[in-house]
Amino acid sequence: VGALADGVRAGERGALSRAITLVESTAPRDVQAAADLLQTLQPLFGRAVRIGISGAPGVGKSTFLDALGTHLTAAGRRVAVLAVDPSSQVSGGSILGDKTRMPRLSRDPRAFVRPSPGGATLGGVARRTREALLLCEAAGFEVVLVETIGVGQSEVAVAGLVDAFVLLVIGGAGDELQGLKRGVMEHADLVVVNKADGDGKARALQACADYAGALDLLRGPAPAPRVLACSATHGEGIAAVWQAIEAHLERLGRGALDDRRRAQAGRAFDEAVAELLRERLLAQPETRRRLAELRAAVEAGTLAPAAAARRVFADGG
Ligand SMILES: Nc1nc2c(ncn2[C@@H]2O[C@H](COP(=O)(O)OP(=O)(O)OP(=O)(O)O)[C@@H](O)[C@H]2O)c(=O)[nH]1
Ligand SMILES: [Mg+2]
Repeated sequence: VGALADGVRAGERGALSRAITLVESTAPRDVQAAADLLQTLQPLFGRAVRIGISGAPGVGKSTFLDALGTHLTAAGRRVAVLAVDPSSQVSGGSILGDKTRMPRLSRDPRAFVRPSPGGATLGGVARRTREALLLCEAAGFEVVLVETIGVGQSEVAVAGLVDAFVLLVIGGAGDELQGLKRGVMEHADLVVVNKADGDGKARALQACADYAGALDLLRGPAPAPRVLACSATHGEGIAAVWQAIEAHLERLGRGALDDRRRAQAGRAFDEAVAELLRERLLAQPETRRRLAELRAAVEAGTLAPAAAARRVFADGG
């Protein structure tokens, strides 16, 4: 752990990769080593700008991150991209793990691109991603970008890990206001309409106006997020998106940002405790047996779910 921590501190990407693999491991001795490693590196956490990028499959998240990341490294900043793929537990492989979709950034010496694997639970994915993000900070990355595919609640989970959350959409996809109905918009600090190029340009600009109008209504008195258009493939509007992100963070101010991070750390603790409780409980064979019985009774309709849950504990489990 000591050598690994030194490697991460020195910004060695091999060490960073191994450290992330360690926090992702579920083997008992790795879990302890990972906790030690994170504790050792703790003083180096908190130094990066943390940005989440989400959007429906195919809107251009990876292409956009390749463009944005390259824009930032060209300005001398070190950039890490963590790609979260909650579908990988179903598909058996990480779709986002296909690094060729960030061709420039993957080869950029100032960048680090890492697909993070799925996990049994969204909470587990969120924890690993949070820890990977912290490790990137300890390795000296100044901007950490977290890509998540817009599936179910994963976006909301990622919004809870970052300083600013960007929702990427496209215009005229027959689903004008993607995200609105899923409530994801409520978490967006910035909405970016991608593919504003060629034949799609007019559609994208129209979508921009539509989103701006809808967000005004949705947010009520709270300031609505800005809506911008860009073309990830042409590199147009990318600099403006970054400016808008920085302006948002500046408007928020250091104090509000620190509050947000404190609340996030507190939630991470709550979740770690809940995960540990569950793990410890399930480690007892007697409890597992009892749970199976109770679950069968609930499914058979002889016990109500809440009443059955209480019995798990009433029996000393
Ligand atoms: N015209 C145009 N096409 C784009 C743009 N950005 C991405 N694309 C294309 O859209 C397709 C999907 O791009 P990706 O970057 O892989 O999209 P993604 O959102 O990361 O996709 P998933 O990871 O599968 O959810 C690719 O064929 C890209 O070339 C853009 O700005 N303009
Ligand atoms: Mg992608």
